Amino acid sequence: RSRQGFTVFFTGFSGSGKSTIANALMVKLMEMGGRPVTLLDGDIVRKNLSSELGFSKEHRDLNIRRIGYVASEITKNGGIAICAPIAPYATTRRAVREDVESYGAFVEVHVATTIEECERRDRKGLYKLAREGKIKEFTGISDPYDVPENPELRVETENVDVDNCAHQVLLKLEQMGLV
Ligand code: GGZ
Repeated sequence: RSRQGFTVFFTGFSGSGKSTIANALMVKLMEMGGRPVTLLDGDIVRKNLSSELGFSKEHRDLNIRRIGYVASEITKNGGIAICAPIAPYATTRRAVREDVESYGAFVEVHVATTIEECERRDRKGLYKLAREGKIKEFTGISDPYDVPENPELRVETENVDVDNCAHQVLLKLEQMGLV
């Protein structure tokens, strides 16, 4: 029991809070000890693993399949992978789920902060650039996002703080018998 590897896969808009929740979850899981925890954050992966890729559907899919491959290897070896890309396409998320589930559990967490709230915050100024047409194919503005239909968990950061969201994920992992 509780030796099985697993992957927590966050999906949501830019600025939805994925990275912050993923980091808080990583800290909690590390404090619990036991299995090694690997964070595959969107921008870290883009810098190190997918630096040649842009944001076309084809490139996003490649990016997510790479993340999925690494997560499935970590899961196979009994570790915990935490992924936090936008991952806008349901079919690609499904493919990653299948890759991971051949070795362990896949826990999809939809960070459901609305596009209006993400744009209102605009922490990095990217939404403004997207509105001005200076960034093309921007998710939620000029590019699609398939809302997850059956995620293991849905959280949002408009009315709930990050630590609470990370706690909800941890409770879900407990319910699933993973921690
Ligand atoms: C969406 C973009 C784009 C476009 C640059 N669309 O807030 P950020 O800055 O740090 O997170 C976003 C990140 C998205 O990369 P992912 O690897 O998570 O995307 S995907 O899963 O679709 O492959 C944003 C920045 O890159 N960014 N251009 N056009 N986000």
